[in-house]
Amino acid sequence: MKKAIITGITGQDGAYLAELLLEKGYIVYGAFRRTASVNFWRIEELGIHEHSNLHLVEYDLTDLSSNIRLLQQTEATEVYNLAAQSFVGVSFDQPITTGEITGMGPVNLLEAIRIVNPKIRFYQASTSEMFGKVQAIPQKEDTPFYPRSPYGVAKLYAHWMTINYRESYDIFGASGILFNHESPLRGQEFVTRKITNSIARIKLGKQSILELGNMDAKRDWGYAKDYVKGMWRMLQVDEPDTYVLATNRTETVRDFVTLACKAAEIQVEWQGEGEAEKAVDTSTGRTLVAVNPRFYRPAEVELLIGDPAKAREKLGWEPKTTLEELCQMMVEADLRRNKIGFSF
Ligand code: NDP
Ligand code: GDR
Repeated sequence: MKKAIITGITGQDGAYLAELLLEKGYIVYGAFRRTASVNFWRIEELGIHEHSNLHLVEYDLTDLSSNIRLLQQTEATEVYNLAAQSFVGVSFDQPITTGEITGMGPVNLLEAIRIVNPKIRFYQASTSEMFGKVQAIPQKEDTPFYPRSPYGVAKLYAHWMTINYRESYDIFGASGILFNHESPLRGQEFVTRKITNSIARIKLGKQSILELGNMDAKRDWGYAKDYVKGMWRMLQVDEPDTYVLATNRTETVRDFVTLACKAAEIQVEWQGEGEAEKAVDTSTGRTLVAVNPRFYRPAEVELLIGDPAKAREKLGWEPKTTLEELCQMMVEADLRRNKIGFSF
């Protein structure tokens, strides 16, 4: 049986990737860091937390010795590095922690691979945030990078270190440049889940208004469950490489709000501009969504749209879920949870 390590098992992608690898018959070591109140709600929601082939291992990405022990004790042959300080907004307030975890963390793992077993196949969770102030539309593997946040800069360092270990030590280091991918398991600080959860709560009378930042930002949003399949495929091919995973469709934050309202059967009309912009419920005249500049970022990534042609050709990977289906799924999950008082 194949053995794989997933760092970041408590996160969105960690849960879906664990589910996929268990379905494929892997023994999965889910690595999580020690916190005062560890939360396994995502793997619980998927019903895999008690799977006999899932082993949860305590560990920290920023501690080299912890990474070495993780590889020695598990004898895994595939490592998926999904652990990161992954919230762009927070990275402006915590640039050093973000650099240590998101930038240097993967180097600890690469060093551990070099020391323990250079044959281990390594996946690095790279990001469209590395394109930042975009230099071409759509963005693909050879588009020049221009990160716009401490998070994006840290991820770019880790991306190049993955390539450097590939070229210097012949380590199988694959880098997946993934565009935004969402799901009902998305953290509530990210804009899509913030929107679907708030719209569900507004629908149920539990919240009066949703406040957002930059409504004009455009993102290429896909479904996380589709994207973890691409991660796995990147480690099954003969040679390590870099791949973009994206849908090739881009929409504004405003469009996502409209879709979420539609999914909750609320009809809204947009009024005003800039900081005065708002979405009004056409049946009651109430303002449901407004702008709060508190959520603006010091530097913004205005437009992302990816070209996944290389992944389609070399990996046979394609996104299967439309944005409408994804948004509907997220709103329905949040309606269900809020009806029973679920708050993760
Ligand atoms: P999440 O924020 O949901 O999960 C991040 C995970 O990293 C959590 O399990 C977190 O643990 C863990 N982690 C953070 N710091 C450490 C540490 N020091 N040691 C060990 N574990 C740590 O992210 P996603 O699942 O959305 O994303 C997975 C990866 O893919 C991330 O690296 C992200 O940056 C990247 N990515 C995500 C995209 C997306 O749209 N979702 C797009 C492109 C890249 P804890 O629960 O304790 O906080
Ligand atoms: P992003 O995701 O920064 O693209 O990073 P996020 O959902 O946080 O922001 C998307 C866009 O929405 C705008 N926005 C808001 N964002 C948040 N979080 N909250 C708000 O209230 C709000 N209002 C407007 C943002 O300014 C931004 O333009 C995600 C993360 O998963 C990264 O780890 C990953 O690498 C990238 O996607 C690809």
